[in-house]
Amino acid sequence: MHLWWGSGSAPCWKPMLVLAEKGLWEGLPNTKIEFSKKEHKQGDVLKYNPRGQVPTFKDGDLVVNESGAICMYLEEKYSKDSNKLLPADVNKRAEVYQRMFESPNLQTNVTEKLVYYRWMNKEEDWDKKYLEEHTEKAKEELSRWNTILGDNDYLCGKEFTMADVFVYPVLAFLIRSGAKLPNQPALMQYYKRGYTRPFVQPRGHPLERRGGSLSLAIYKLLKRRKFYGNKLQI
Ligand SMILES: N[C@@H](CCC(=O)N[C@@H](CS)C(=O)NCC(=O)O)C(=O)O
Repeated sequence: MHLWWGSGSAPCWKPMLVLAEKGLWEGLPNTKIEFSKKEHKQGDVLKYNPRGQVPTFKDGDLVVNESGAICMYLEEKYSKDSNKLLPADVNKRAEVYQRMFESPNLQTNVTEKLVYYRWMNKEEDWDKKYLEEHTEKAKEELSRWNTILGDNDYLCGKEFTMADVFVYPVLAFLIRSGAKLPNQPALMQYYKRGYTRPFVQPRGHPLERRGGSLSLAIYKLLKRRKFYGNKLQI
């Protein structure tokens, strides 16, 4: 197996989480690509993934690139009874599917509208009305997930499942981008609970460290845009 990944990429975190949950991440052949050097638009990444994106993944002759597809492949091929991320019970599994396929709402309603917007536009060009409107919508989206979590440890109950694999990286990315979640305590607790997972733990808190996959690149980008930590009103 080989995984090509980039720092600061929530999609890359998904297969990394699955690999770690299955005890396969440590020692796994992998290549960290540098976005700034456009390494994803050349070499092996482009060879195996014509979109020139990461994650890019290979297992023997098999190539799978879409992050969710990699996760499902790993689940089917490498699960043991002790580390399954999809419940055996079909109704319980449907609940996990529901959250997995619902998760892109967080990306489109929060990350894209608020974080990417600030990356793409200079501060003097920010549209106040747009930001106010989308900040409200983003809060609604986050509140939905806060309610879904309720008193549960993880999205679908006591166990960490594939639903968490799909959602946790997006949430960690948002928090790293400055979201404080003052009105979503369950979500913030959930984020902190994630520190105990095998992929997150050895790397330290995603929020505090200054290196690693969800950290340095975003931190630098946000610093450059001078809004890190205080302008994201969610
Ligand atoms: N749908 C893809 C998205 C992957 C993706 O957007 N990767 C980003 C890094 S977060 C990337 O490689 N962007 C470079 C580009 O699109 O040129 C997945 O989930 O695997």
